[in-house]
Parts: sequence; structure tokens; C-alpha cells
Amino acid sequence: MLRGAFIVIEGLDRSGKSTQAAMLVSRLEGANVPVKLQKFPDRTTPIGKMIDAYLRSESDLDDHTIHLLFSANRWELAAQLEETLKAGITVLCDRYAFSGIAFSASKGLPYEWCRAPDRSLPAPDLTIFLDIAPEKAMERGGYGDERYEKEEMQRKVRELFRRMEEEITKDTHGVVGAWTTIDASQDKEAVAQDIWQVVEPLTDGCSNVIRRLWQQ
Ligand code: NYM
Ligand code: MG
Repeated sequence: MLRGAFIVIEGLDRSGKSTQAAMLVSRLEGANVPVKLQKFPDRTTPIGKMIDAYLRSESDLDDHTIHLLFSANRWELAAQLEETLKAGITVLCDRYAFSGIAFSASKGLPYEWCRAPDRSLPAPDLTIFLDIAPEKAMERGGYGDERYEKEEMQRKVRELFRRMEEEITKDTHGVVGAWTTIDASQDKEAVAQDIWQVVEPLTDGCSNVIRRLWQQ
């Protein structure tokens, strides 16, 4: 039996990820493709609750510590994610390790240090980067009150996503699947259409083994 496809949606805050993830889930379900939506951070686990408190500024944590918690939150769900894929179900993640690196490195932590804890997590077959300028994203009702939701930081985060795109496209760091950048400043139907174009070829399932992030 073919396994499900592993698809990740990434982007800045207010880039429309959650809206597009919900639209894609409906579209896949409409096409009779079984799909599970997984959001990172998953704020429901004990680790996720620590992350949630940090993001809402109810707790303070050292930058390294919160980085490792975000990664641990992916690791605690990794086995379940793989099982879901093997059961033939497509997994759609709203954020993944790329957010982990981009947001922490934008605070000044070394890029390579940020990448290390996520090494050998299941690698997505496709990462969709919803690209939008921070000032455009801000026009969408403005950023919220959570940590990181500031224009200056989002600008740095965007640069880091672009660096990852380049490395992944050039395959500098081992097999991590395909990366596609979509113009997220378009209206949401147009964005959804662009997403569907890259997702539809994966809806027949995947035959390849599940690869690992940043590992040959
Ligand atoms: N974020 C998310 C990180 O800093 N590291 C991570 O590993 C992940 C998955 O959390 N501003 C940041 C990005 C967001 C914030 O995510 C909360 P969301 O999707 O806005 O709930
Ligand atoms: Mg957010």
C-alpha cells in the first residue's frame, strides 16, 4: 500500500497558513484523500503548554530552552506522524522545523545550532512557503500580542526562510524533499489554486520511504 504524502505549510505570522491549511483539507477530503491536519506548535501536550505560556508572555525562558522545546514538541509527535503516513493518510502540517530554525535564528542563535535538534525528523515530501512581505501581512488586521509578532522580527524570519529555500533547492544539506514558494499576497482563492497545483500530483500517495531531515 502507498503511504500518505507529508506536506508542510510555512510562512510568516498572518501569511494565511491556517486559512489555506483548512481550505486544503476540505479540498483533499472532497477528492476522497484521507488527511490529517497537524499544527506546530501543538499546544495541547505538556510541552506544548509550556510553549503556549511562553508565546503569550506568561513565562520567560532562555532562547535555547524554548528552541529545544519547540523541537521536542515535534519529536514527541513524530512517531505518530509516521504511523499516520504509513496508514495511507496524508499529513498536512501547519508549520514544522523550518519555522523552528527561522524564528530562533532571527533572535541571534547560530543557524547551525538551531538546525541540529530537528535533524532526522521525518522529512516532508513537499514544503509550501506562503511568501508575503511583513508590511503586507500587517495590513491584514495587524499582528497579535504574541511574542515574535513584530514587523522587525518577521523581516528577519523571512530572510531565514529564503536561506532555507536556497539550501533545500540546492540540496546543500541532504535530502529534505521539495520546496515551493507561493505568493501569499494574492487573494485567498488564487493562493488556494496555486497550492492545489503542487499538491494534486501527490494525492495518489507516495511510494518512497519516509526520508529524514538534513540527513543523506
Ligand atoms: N514558532 C513556531 C517558533 O518560534 N518555533 C517553532 O518551532 C514553531 C513551530 O511560534 N510566531 C513560532 C512561530 C509563531 C509562533 O505559531 C506560534 P502559530 O502558528 O502562530 O500558532
Ligand atoms: Mg501566530
